[in-house]
Amino acid sequence: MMRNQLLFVLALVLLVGCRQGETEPISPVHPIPDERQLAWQDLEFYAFAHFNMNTFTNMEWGMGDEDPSLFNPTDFDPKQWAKVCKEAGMKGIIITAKHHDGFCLWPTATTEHSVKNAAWKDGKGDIIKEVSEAFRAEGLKFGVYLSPWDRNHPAYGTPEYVTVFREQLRELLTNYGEIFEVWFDGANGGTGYYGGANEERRVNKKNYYDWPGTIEIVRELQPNAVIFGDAGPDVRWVGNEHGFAYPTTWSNLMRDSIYGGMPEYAKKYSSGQENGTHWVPAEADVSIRPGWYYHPYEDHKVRSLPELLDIYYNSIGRNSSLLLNFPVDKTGQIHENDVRQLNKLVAKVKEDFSRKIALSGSNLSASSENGEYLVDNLLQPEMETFWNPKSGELPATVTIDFGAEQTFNRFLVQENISLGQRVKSFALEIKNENGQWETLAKETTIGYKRILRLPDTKTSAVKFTIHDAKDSPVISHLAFYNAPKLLLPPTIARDKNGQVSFDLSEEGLQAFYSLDGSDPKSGGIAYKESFELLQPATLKAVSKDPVTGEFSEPITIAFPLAKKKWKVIDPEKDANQLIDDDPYTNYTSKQNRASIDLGENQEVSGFTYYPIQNRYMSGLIKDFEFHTSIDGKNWQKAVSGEFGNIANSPIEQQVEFEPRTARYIRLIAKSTTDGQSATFAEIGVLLTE
Ligand code: FUL
Repeated sequence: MMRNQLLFVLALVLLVGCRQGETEPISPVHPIPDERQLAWQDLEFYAFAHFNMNTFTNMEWGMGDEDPSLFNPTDFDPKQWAKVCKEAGMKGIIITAKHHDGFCLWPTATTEHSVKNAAWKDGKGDIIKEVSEAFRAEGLKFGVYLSPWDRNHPAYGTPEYVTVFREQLRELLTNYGEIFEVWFDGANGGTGYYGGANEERRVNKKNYYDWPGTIEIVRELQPNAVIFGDAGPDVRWVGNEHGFAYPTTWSNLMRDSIYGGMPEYAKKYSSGQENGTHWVPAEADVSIRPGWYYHPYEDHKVRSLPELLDIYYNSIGRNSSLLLNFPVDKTGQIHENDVRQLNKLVAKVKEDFSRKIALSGSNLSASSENGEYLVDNLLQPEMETFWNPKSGELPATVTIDFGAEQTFNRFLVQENISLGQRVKSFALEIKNENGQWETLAKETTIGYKRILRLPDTKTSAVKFTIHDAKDSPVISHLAFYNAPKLLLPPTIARDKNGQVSFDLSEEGLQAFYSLDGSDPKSGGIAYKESFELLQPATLKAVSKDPVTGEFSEPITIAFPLAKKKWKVIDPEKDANQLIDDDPYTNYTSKQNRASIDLGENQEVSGFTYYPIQNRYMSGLIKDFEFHTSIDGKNWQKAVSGEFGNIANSPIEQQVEFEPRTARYIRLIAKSTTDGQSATFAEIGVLLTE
C-alpha cells in the first residue's frame, strides 16, 4: 500500500514537472513577412537621393521639356554620398533614376532624354553605375526609384509607354548588380510636355500600368528586392511626407483593395489595418529640407536637430523604417549643411541609447511562460529568442524588479514579427514610493520595434502588461535607457510689444541670460517668465541641465529697437504682420511698399528686410529704395540697391546708410523676383549707437 502511494506521488510529480517544462508550439498569426521583408526590416535607416534634371532647373516637378544638356554636375562624387551614409549608420540608398520629368540617369536605350545627351561627361556618363558602385564598395545597399509617370515621353498614356517603362525597369534591374528596393511613386498622370503635345493626360491608375505584370519583372530579375508602393506589394507608403508613422501602426494591410496613387490612401490605409490580409510594413519617407530636390534658397532650412529627432522616434520608434532624403546639390554632392544636421542626429541617437539600464542584476518574472520561451529571453535582442506566455493568457505581464532605484526615459520593445504582428494594446506601470503600481504609458501596437519617449522616471520596479493581442504575444526584446537631455540653447522670440520669451528644448532644463555682454553661465539671470526688452540690446543665453550641471552652447541675439510704438501708415490687409516680429507671418502690398511710423524720432543708420519664409515664395523684393521722413509728408531717399541673391538665399537682408534722424520709414520695391506684388515678413531699423 505504502509503495503504491509513493509511486502515485512520484508519477504525479513527474507529470507536473513535464507539463511545466513542456513547450507548446506557437502557430503564426497570418499575415507574416516573407524572407525578403524580414531582411528589409533589419535595415531600419537608409537614404533617398533626389538628384536629377530638377537639380539643375531648380524645380520639384519638371514638365519634361527640359534640355537634356542642362544635366551637368560640376563635381559629382558618389563616394562622398556613400561615406556620409556609411558614417551615419544608414544601410543603403535609393536614387531617383527617373523622376516625373522623364530624364534617365543612365544611358537607356528607350529614350534620348537621358545622360546620353547631357553636357556632363560629354554624354558618356552613367550616374546609376557610379552610385551603385560607390555604395557597394562601402558594403551598402543600392535601390532605384523609377517614376511610372513620364512627362517627357510622347507615348505616355498609351500601352506603348508601359512597354517602355518596363524596358527601363529591366535595364535598371539587369545592369547594376543587386538591387534591394524598387520604389514606385503613387504620383502620376497630369499635365506634361509629352513629346511636344503639351497637354493633360490622365491614366487609370489602377489598371494602366498592369502592376501584376510589372511586379513579375522585378521578381524575375531581382528576387531579393522589396517593392515599394502605396499598395506595396512588399513595403507601403506611410501616408505623409513628414517622416511620421502613427502610434498605432500595423504591418498588415488589405492590400487587394488598394492601388498606387488612390486618393483616399493616406486617410484610410496609412496606419495599416489590424485585420489586413497581407504583410506590407510602413516606410516613412521625408526630406532633410522642405524640398525633395536641391534649391539654394533652402540652404538655411535644413531640418533642426529636434525636428530630426522627432522624425527618428516617430518612424523607427513606431514600427516603420526611415527613408531620409538628401537633395543632392548641383555639384553632385550632399550639401555640407545637410551632412552637419545628419551627423547631429546620429550623434544624439547614439547618445540616447548609450545609457542602457543593465537588467542583468534585475529580477524578471512573468505571469506565465510557455516552456522554453522564458522571460529571461527578453534580455537578448535577437528575434529568435523570445518570451511567450501560456496560450490564452491575457493580460500577460512581465515584472522587472531592478533591485535598486533606476532612472529611465526611453522604453524599447519588439515583437517577433516572423510569427505575425499580434499586440493590440499594452501598458507600462511603475512602482511608486508607496509600493503601489502607477500607470506610466498606455499604448496600442508594437510590431518590429516600438520606442516610447517618456519623462525621466525613477523607480525600483516596472510592470509591462499586454492587455490585448490577436493571439498569445511573442515578445523578443525589451530595454530601458536613460537618455541625456537634448541640451540646445533656448529658442528666443520677441513680440511687437517687446516681450521676450524662451522655449527650452526639453522639459526640466533651465535657462540663463545676460544683457550686458557677460557670460550667462556665470552670474547670468535665471529665466523664469517672459520679460520686456524695448531698447536695442545684445542678449546672450544658455540652457542648463540641472541634473548634470552641463550647459548648452551659448546663443547671442542682437535685438534692434522693439516695434511697440510702430504703426503701418499706408496699411493693406494684415498690416500688423509686417511689424509683429514674427518672420513666419507675411504682409503683401499691392502698392509695392511699406511705410511705418516709428512713434518717435530715432537716429536711423540702416534697415533690415526679412523676406517671406513660405515653402513657395513670391514677391521677394529685388531692387529697392529706402526713404525716411520727419513729418510723414516730405520723404528723402536714404539708399537704393539690389538684394542680389535673395531668390537663392532668402535670409534676413541688412542695409546700412548715412545715419539720419527719422520718425517715418518707407521701403519701396522697385522690382520683385517674380513680378508679383511685394511681400514682406518683417521690416526693422538699425540705430546709430
Ligand atoms: C512624391 C513625388 O511626387 C515627389 O516629387 C517625391 O519624389 C516624393 C518622394 O514622392 O510622390
